[in-house]
Amino acid sequence: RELISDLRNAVANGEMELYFQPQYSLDNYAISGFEALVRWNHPTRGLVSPGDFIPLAEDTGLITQLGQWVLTEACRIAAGWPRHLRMAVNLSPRQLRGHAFGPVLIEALAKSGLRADRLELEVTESVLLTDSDEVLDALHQAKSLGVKVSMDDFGTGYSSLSYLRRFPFDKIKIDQSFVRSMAYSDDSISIVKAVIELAKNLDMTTTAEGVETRQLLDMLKDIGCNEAQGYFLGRPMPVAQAEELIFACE
Ligand code: G
Ligand code: G
Ligand code: NA
Repeated sequence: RELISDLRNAVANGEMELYFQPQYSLDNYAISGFEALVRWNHPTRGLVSPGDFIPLAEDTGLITQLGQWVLTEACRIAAGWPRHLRMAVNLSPRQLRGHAFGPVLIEALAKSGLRADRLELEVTESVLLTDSDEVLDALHQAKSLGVKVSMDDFGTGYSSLSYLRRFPFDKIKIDQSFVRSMAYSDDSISIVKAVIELAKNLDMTTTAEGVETRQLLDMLKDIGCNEAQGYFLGRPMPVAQAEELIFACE
């Protein structure tokens, strides 16, 4: 309850901060982009995890304002980074409902000057579960601007495959649970291989999430995964640290 009223003012009070987790190309092990992950520096509770406040923001509708802040801030920061780096932003289902998302996206791109194809929107299949034309229209509008759209947490829902038919994603992000279990399960390796093959046939790229060991990284490269993200490669970090990493690699 109290958290809800705090959340109402958190953006205006400057309590939200973006962290950035690097994504690496498995062709050359160079950084290809970053995923923006929001953090809330609560004045008394300290760092509140998005797992705790994103659902709250969705239920109360505050996600519209928060989501707009995240998108604008992520575009602004990415526009100052080298042009080969992409920025991925997570979207909640509710942000795509109504007709406000298109204008917000256009404004974020225009204000920052970020080239549209450097921006990726990550949506989970729950976004498509709402099955509303508004949501599909918003995603199609994003694509028509040149923005990339990724399916996040692939494999965790119960009908992921049918969603691949409903929208032309650019990228599939393979869920951490599959990636992690590749370390001890041949079946999981087979599943991830099949997802990569499927993605190739559909002209989509693949990113493995939750890569925590060198062994997993090597395995993923061997089976043709395009990109990887995870603690072995880099944790989500504040902007200054991300920029150190970027400029150390230049
Ligand atoms: O950041 P962390 O690693 O704890 O993320 C926890 C969850 O919160 C993830 O599922 C992530 O997708 C979600 N999340 C993080 N940042 C955002 C954001 O800006 N918008 C939305 N909608 N979800 C986010
Ligand atoms: O749902 P989404 O894919 O956006 O969630 C990303 C979440 O996964 C964030 O909470 C992020 O901090 C976390 N994460 C990223 N890499 C790893 C990893 O290698 N291991 C674990 N356990 N979590 C990770
Ligand atoms: Na994500």
